[in-house]
Amino acid sequence: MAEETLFSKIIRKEIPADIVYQDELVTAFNDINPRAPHHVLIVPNMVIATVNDVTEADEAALGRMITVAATLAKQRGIDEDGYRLIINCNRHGGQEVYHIHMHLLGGKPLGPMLS
Ligand code: IU
Repeated sequence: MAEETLFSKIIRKEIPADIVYQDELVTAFNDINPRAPHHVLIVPNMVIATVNDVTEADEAALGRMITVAATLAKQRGIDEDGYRLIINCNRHGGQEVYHIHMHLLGGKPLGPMLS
């Protein structure tokens, strides 16, 4: 069983966060340190530490993360201009919180991916 992070407490609403969507598989909340006008984190409710730990059993939640990202982007009117989805993995990937999460970033031109 992977170790819990603060994200589990956010998902269980034990600590405050700006939750914008939640269902039985995933939770989405505004990033506490936004790097773009829209910066949402979409996380599975169950702890998966990193992309390295993903199994077939997680596919429903991982698929839902993308569906929710697309829905939120549409709701916020950033779908046509576009946005970026990022999942960081481990140290070289820049992962800080070891509960897998997808960043949804948008609302301004984000520039080249690898800058
Ligand atoms: P990273 O992919 O692990 O580097 O991203 C972690 C993100 O989680 C980062 O953008 C933080 O600002 C964000 N975050 C948050 O929104 N709320 C929290 O309580 C914590 C981190 I801890």
